[in-house]
Amino acid sequence: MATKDLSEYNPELVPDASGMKFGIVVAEWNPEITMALAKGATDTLLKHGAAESNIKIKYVPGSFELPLGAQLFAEHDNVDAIIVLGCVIQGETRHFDFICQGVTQGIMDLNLKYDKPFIFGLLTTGNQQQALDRAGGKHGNKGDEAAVTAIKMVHLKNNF
Ligand code: RBF
Repeated sequence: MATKDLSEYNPELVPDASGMKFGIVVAEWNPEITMALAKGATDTLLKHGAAESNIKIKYVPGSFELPLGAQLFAEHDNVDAIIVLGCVIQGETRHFDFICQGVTQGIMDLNLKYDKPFIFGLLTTGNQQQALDRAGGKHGNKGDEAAVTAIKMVHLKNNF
């Protein structure tokens, strides 16, 4: 499988997701992007056998809130993996750097703290077009890729 653009993955190499439970946390900033990521992730989980009843979606106001939203899933729901989806677009101030840094570190910390896959589906782009290109555009849908990664990581954990 090419690692450059997982949207063009070989579906036969993805484990069966039936029986797996997923939480998806979606940031409401830049909703035309994040809702497309969420649709991509959900469709891909279903395509690989996950039951609709085993996919739960929660929303947080912005990407900075994604780590806490994901932690709440880990603490209050017995999901096997949590996918976080957000889109931070670079503006004129340094806010972009602080949000991206906070989310990245927060999600990594959760992976290790809960010994469970928390999948990083955060677009960090220079402009809106770059984000659209990665939310169902010419560079695929990073929501699909996050879903494939979640399935693979649950499979990995279940087979240790
Ligand atoms: N949240 C996003 O998900 N994407 C953004 O591009 C984004 N840009 C922001 C720019 C500024 C100047 C501020 C103050 C917030 C922004 N947020 C963005 C919201 C942020 O993730 C968070 O919801 C708020 O800072 C409240 O904690």
